[in-house]
Amino acid sequence: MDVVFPADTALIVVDLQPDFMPGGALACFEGDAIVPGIARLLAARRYQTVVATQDWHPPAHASFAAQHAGQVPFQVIALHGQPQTLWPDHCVQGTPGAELDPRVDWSCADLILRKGTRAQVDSYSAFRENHGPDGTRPSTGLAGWLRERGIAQVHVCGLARDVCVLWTAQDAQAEGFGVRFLWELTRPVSPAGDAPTREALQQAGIAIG
Ligand code: VGL
Ligand code: ZN
Repeated sequence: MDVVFPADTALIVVDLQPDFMPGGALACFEGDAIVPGIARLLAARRYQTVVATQDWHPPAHASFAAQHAGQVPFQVIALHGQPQTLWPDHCVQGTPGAELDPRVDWSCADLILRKGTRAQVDSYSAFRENHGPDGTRPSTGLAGWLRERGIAQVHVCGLARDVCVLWTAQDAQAEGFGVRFLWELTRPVSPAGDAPTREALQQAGIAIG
């Protein structure tokens, strides 16, 4: 029998959306390999609290290369004084690529958190937006939402391993949660990022596995 995790442990599923799957607008390497495992975790009700994030950008989002004359995807520019990787248009609000993956039954998700909704501000982490025009990184409210439900531990999985899952894990740790990074249930935008991602996790003292 599958073990049910204690009530103080939440699962955060990050950005499991068609645009991050092979063939999608911003495909992760082997992104769909993690879908059955995540679907099983949810179906088995292993976690008593489940949060899903959904990248949800307006059509002219500042993270899209097409919004910056002369720039192409995957270039890094300064945006609001901070490095910003430019991406292909992806996860545009209301488009099929922005749906939550239809192969997963999301009915047990307690919270679906849409992020990256402000045109001028990207948002990798589930906990905080990236830097905005005023230099701040506003909270999404997730840390308080989890604390008020007695959550002390979070397990993170989803896409992309080297971007939104990593940032979510780092912010969860910084907020004082115990964090486990479910490595096999993540996939990267860039496999070349795996070594730096592992280093960043180890440096932060985040459990992997
Ligand atoms: C992501 C790049 C841009 C992610 C989202 O989900 O990791 N990456 N937007
Ligand atoms: Zn995005």
